[in-house]
Amino acid sequence: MLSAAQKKEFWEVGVIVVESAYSADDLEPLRQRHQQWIEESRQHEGPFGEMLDGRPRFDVEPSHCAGAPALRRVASPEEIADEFLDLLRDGPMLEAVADLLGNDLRFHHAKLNCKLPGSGTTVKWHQDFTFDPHSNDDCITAMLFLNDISSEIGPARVVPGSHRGPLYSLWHDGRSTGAVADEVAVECESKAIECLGPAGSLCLMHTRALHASSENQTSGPRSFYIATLTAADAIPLAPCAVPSIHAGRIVRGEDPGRIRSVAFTMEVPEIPAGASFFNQQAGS
Ligand SMILES: O=C(O)CCC(=O)C(=O)O
Repeated sequence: MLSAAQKKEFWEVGVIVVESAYSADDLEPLRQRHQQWIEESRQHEGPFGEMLDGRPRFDVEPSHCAGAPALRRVASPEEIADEFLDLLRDGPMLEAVADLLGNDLRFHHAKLNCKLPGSGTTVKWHQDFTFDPHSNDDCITAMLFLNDISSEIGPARVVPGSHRGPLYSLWHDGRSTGAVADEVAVECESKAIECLGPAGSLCLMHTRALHASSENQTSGPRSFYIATLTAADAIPLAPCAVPSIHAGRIVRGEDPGRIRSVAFTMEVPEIPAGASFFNQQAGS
């Protein structure tokens, strides 16, 4: 599915956007389900629902209320909605990731991240790999844009080439903040590129790439379906903060029955006490 130029760009930059990988028809059921969850969130004053480990599945901003819903994450949507499970059965996302990592792929976790208008939801600088270390780093975060992504809507911002650099600590003054140190973040700001594209585009990011995203300044929602997929011989080294009954499933190809490892050192990640890493990043 990917051209030789796209593959080269991915390994050089650490991120690519495959424009319009999914059609409007493909997106419609996902968007409808998302809208249904936003409406449902109006009936709740705080995080609600339940994941496998008992933590809330639906995470909301502290400002969330019936009149101004601020749903910011739905964890493991594939567990509760077939529309999302279908994305892990076949289709452009698996094809594109297979072009980069090889045909044998394992599912790690997925979530729907939303930034509703006026919600103020932001994501601080971090690398996904330090939340979800694996025996090797053939690991990709695939982000499917459920709506058009512009500079104003709070796009993913990525530091080019950072997937080939160091792993930065999420721990500061003895606490897991879910974000890199302030001085690292300042440097990221000066180097970042924005990942933009029409609805249906697929942003493929290496999980070692430094990334963040700022507030949605538009009057429409910004929604990403985000799935972490790995080479089948990359084995998780820590419990996942977004558990799923589908975790570890071979979603394409075959299980090689083999573990491949690369050398690195990092702190053990901390599972957030609340619904998601947004609480860690907010310092609560
Ligand atoms: O939603 C976003 O803008 C980025 C999400 C992200 O980095 C994450 O959930 O790890």
